[in-house]
Amino acid sequence: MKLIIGNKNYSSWSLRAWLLMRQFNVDFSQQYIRLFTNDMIENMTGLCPNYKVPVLIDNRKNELGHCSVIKIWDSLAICEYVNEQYLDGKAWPKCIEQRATARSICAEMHAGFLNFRQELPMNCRRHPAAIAYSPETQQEINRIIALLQECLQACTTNNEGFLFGKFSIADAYYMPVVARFTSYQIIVPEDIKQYMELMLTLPAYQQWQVLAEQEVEVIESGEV
Ligand SMILES: N[C@@H](CCC(=O)N[C@@H](CS)C(=O)NCC(=O)O)C(=O)O
Repeated sequence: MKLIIGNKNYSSWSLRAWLLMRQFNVDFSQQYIRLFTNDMIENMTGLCPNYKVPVLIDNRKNELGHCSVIKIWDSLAICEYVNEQYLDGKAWPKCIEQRATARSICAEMHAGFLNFRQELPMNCRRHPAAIAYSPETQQEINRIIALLQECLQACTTNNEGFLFGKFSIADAYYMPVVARFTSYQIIVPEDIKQYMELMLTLPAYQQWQVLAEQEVEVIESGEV
C-alpha cells in the first residue's frame, strides 16, 4: 500500500491517515507531494483524483487472483478502508454507543470547525505562541473542548487515556487539534492537558514532528 501525503508540517488531513496506520503498525510506503508549489497540480495528476491529499493506493488480488488497484481519497474514507481491510474493525471502539459517538465527532471534525482550521492552521514547526483569533473560532474551540471532555469523562473501561479508552480513529482525527492547541497555546482544562500530553508523546506523532521539522519548504522562487 502506498499513502500519498502532503508536507508533514502543514497537512493535517495527511497526518490523520498516516498516524492511524503507524499506530496500528500497518505496512505502507509513502509518496510525498509538496503542497503550495507551482508543480503541485502536475505532481497530483493521475494520483490524486480530487487534487488533494491524502490518497491511499492499495494493490489487491480478488478471489480469481486478478490484481486490482484500489484508490481511496479523503482521510475519513482511508481510515474506514484501513480499519475494514487490515484491522478487523479494531480502529473504532468496540461498544456501539462509543462507536456512534466516535463516528459523530470525526464527521463533525471532517465537516466543520472551518474558522478554527483557517485561522489556526496546523504548523508543527511553529514555536508555541498565542495569537488573536475571532469570536467564531473561540466558539468552535469551546465546542471542541466540550466534546473532548465528554468523551474523556464518559470512558470508564479499558482506559488508556484516549478518547474512547484505547487509541481509535477518533484520536487520529483529533491529533491535529492537539498540535494546533499546542502551537497556538490554547488554554484548556486539566483533563484535556493530560490527553494532549499523551497524544504528543506517541512515538508515531513524535516521528511525524521530527520529519516535519526536517522538511524544507520550497515556495515558488526560493527555499524557506
Ligand atoms: N476532506 C479531505 C481534505 C483534504 C485536503 O484538503 N487536503 C489538503 C492538504 S491537508 C490539500 O490537499 N490541499 C491542496 C489543495 O487544496 O490544493 C480529507 O479529509 O482528506
